[in-house]
Amino acid sequence: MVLASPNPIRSERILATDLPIVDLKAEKCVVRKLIMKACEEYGFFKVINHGIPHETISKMEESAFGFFGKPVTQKKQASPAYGCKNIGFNGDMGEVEYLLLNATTPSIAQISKTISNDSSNFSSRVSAYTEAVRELACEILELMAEGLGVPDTSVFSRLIKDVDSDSVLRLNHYPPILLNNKDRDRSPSYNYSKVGFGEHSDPQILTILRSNDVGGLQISPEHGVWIPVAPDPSAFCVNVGDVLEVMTNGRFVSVRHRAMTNSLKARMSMVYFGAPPLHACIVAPPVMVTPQRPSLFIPFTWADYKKATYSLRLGDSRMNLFRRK
Ligand code: GA4
Repeated sequence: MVLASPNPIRSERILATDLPIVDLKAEKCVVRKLIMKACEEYGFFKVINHGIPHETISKMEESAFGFFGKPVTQKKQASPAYGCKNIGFNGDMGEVEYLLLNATTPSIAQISKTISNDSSNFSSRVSAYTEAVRELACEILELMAEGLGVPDTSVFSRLIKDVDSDSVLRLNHYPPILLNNKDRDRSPSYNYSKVGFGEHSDPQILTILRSNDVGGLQISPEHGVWIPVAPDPSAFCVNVGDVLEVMTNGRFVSVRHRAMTNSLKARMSMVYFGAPPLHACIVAPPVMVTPQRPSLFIPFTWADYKKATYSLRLGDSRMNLFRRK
């Protein structure tokens, strides 16, 4: 069991940092402690020895590369879940193409057979991958509840286990982008990359991200500071979402992050966002609220939060709308 103190390693001409590492095979009390520290201090950590079969991951990635390798017209036709450069509904753009799939509806219904006769194969890979990462998310959420001393340790996990959970799986493909001379002149010499997916925090409960061996994820522990995260295809990167910050009454932090493109290689990330059902009331369990730590947020439903999220821009802070004055 190791909690790596930021360990700088050279990657793609920039100094990348390793996140706190949580070895899920280590002793439970140690795992709990590391998760607690990481969520309170960074909002991000990396999970190793997670138990998800390599095949489940590699098959999903193979299908995702297969899909994004098709001509744009075919991808557009294949699924309304496909998007290219446009992020959300309010004019945000990025150097990314993606599939945004509902993690509970069978994905075969979301990818038309016109994409290829491979659609049921694609669908079964999405299901296997989504189920595996959902279970991983539940295990982590239960350890968090134990670490926080919440008597009902399924208080977070049951929201994403619910059949009506609004969880999503996002497959992001960041094609390589070689900067032209003008852009290169404007960039600092170590950073020949463009913004793939701009600065934001994740609205949901917990995010489980897996990327190929191409870096690009950067986290912002404070305004204006960007820390590149070293890619690790054998691990999952886990981060606290806004709803978990609210449900821990601010004890865990939902940290802003972004994804950059690489100048030479395509980055692929497969991201599970564990979310509550739309009708679920988001409120911190009583043990999280004390006279020393009074309640920070007004209660709201996930539907309220989602509506606020989609009415704002990617980088806007929506949590403030629900903060007590
Ligand atoms: C960021 C996290 C997830 O990718 C996502 C994104 C969503 C979208 O792409 O449709 C949002 C973005 C994300 C936050 C602000 C809104 C909504 C785009 C956007 C401008 C699926 C999510 O849930 O919120």
